[in-house]
Amino acid sequence: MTKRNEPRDYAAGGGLLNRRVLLGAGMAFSAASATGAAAARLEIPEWSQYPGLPMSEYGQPSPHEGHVKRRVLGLYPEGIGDGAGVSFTPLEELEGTVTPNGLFFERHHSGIPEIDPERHELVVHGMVKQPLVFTVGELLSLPKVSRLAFLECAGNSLFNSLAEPQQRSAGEIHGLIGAAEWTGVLLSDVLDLAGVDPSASWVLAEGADAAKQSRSIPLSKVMGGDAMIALYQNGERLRPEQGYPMRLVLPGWQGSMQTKWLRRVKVTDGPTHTKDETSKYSLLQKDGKAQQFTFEMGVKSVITRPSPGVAPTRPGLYQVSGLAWSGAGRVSRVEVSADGGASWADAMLDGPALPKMLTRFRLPWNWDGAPSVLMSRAVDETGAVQPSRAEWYEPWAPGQLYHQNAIQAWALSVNGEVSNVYV
Ligand SMILES: Nc1nc2c(c(=O)[nH]1)N[C@H]1C(S)=C(S)[C@@H](COP(=O)(O)O)O[C@H]1N2
Ligand SMILES: [Mo]
Repeated sequence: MTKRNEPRDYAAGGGLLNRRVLLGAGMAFSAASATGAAAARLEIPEWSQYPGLPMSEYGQPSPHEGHVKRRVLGLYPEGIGDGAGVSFTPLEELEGTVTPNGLFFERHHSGIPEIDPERHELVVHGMVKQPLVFTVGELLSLPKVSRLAFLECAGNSLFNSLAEPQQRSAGEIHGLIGAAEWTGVLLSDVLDLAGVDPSASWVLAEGADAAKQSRSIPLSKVMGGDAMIALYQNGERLRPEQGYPMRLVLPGWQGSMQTKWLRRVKVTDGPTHTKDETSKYSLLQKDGKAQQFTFEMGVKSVITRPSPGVAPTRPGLYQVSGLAWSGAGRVSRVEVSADGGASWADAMLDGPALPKMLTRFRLPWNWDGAPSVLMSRAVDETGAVQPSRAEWYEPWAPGQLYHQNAIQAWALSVNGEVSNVYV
């Protein structure tokens, strides 16, 4: 007789199984239910007994999925800094790697401007042969490109920079990230039309919101072939909260540089040192010096299942699953530990892993019901390894919160509750 729920192909401690172990190996995943009365289940339910609802002009999620929402967090008391805040992508509720537009995280410094696309213009000026002004229609008529890329706020996971682990969901800790297929015009094409002065080396990008978010970007990134003025996100025009009618997309770089509601690009011979790169987004080191520009997002991963609120209910076979990414390129490897980092097993990557895009990893796991600590560690194609907490803290002054990419540890108690722990 086949013994069920007794896998033998262990890859690491704590019940992590070899990634080749699949359903076909004769083991029942804990989610599966077996019943002898299958035929009785074929009774016709009421929703099959009459015609259903009519078509709709714009589809909505099932009303049964109404709990899947962005978690909104205003950053200041009401009345101060109106419209400034964040909303988190509920990572633990989602699957795959592309973020639905309605759940894509938001970070606004001054709310969402109500832009009339008929009156909005993009000005390209500064060190160029010919300053240019584009209407939205003119930009839409230029040759377009599409590419998949993640977009992560430099402040993502900053709760994990605090001294005590915060008890929040995976999305509330790590959900200032989303990934989409962006379509738009290469920024290099627009600048080529204007003719960049050979002695120029940076640009300034400015948004049309009241905060006038403005950041300096080295020309090498701008002309490097992946910087885009995006007009579409996942096939439809940008949502207002993502920068309608146009935003910058700089794959792999920190979110704050990916200017929404883009109104001008000024070509310069150095950084402009705006308020958004002096008083904010600079990283204080423990030697007292600060890194003013930290463009690229580090290699990182997080297990989304199990995670706080998404817990196994009984011992058995589960699939551990999560997201990995790197601003430097492709994710080449993700390892998972179920014993607090004592041993590690290679996870499967849902392929192909694309550069500067979220990568989904998965690994079968036989939870024996004992307390365990689950962790994931990503490696990218440059060989960069996601740091431990101690390694991450090493260079920084106390209170430095940005670019938090340390390994996340989730502790499972005997009753399957998952909590955030520092290892
Ligand atoms: N004009 C403008 N652009 C902006 C911002 C802003 O407040 N105003 N926020 C920035 C920050 S800090 C981030 S993380 C990303 C967030 O993009 P999203 O809201 O589409 O997720 O937009 C960036 N671009
Ligand atoms: Mo951000």
